[in-house]
Amino acid sequence: MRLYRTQNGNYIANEGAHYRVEDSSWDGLVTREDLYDYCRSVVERGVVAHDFSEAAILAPIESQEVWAAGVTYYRSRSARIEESKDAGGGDFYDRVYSAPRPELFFKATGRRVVGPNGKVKIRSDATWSVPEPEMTLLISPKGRILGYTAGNDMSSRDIEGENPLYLPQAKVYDASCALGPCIFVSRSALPVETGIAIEIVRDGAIAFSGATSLAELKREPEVLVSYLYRDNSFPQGCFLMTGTGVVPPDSFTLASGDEIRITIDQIGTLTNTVA
Ligand code: DO4
Ligand code: MG
Repeated sequence: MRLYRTQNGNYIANEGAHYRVEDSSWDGLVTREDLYDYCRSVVERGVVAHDFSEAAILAPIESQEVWAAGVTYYRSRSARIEESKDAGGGDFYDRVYSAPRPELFFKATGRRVVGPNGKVKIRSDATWSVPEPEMTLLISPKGRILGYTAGNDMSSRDIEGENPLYLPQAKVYDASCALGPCIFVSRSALPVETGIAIEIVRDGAIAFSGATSLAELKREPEVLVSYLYRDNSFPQGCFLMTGTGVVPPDSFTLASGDEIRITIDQIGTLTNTVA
């Protein structure tokens, strides 16, 4: 089942039909520990809605925080070692890739998150910016993985490469994060074959494309969640981006007008334009 937040309310899509969720706000819905069973009960009630509009889809977030894991794929480890070698930061990325404790960082509040077809931003003081396509977990207040969405962890590589202590500035700014188009609500983990693909279209042509799969993700989602929830409470639930396994070549930087398409199996395609 797919759960959508839209301008006209919340909807569940299942086997080609849409069902309106009448009795709950978005925060109320995504903090339900029994979200899967609740969505199933709405579908089983069988009242099909005919007013679902793709054009009205919003980012699937209200009061939740967005956090992110880093250096969870070998490709990210190598790219970070390369970008920070002049700053002497390379050793840290190798160590965090292998250490039991993952890298976790705060990414965004709902206000900084862009939904499907919205405009993501590159920092005005950055010279090297990339999107990061990341499978993103929706987690309940008690730490249960309720569902999955697609995320874009927009990153300023020159700023984080200059000094790893600049990471928050490279990662957290207005419209630095995109989520959507839906929450894929499931009781089972996504299979390791799940594909994550990105295309960047510039002037009508593909400027970059790449793909990975969850088989390349070094850490179990549950382990990432257990570290995030240690001594840290999330009464409204939260999102956790699980890291990127696709990094464009060092010669590539995003430009205004680029269209970014991130596709994850089961979830769909998150499309955004660079402001
Ligand atoms: O350590 C820097 C950020 C890593 C990251 O965002 C990623 O691997 O996806
Ligand atoms: Mg990332």
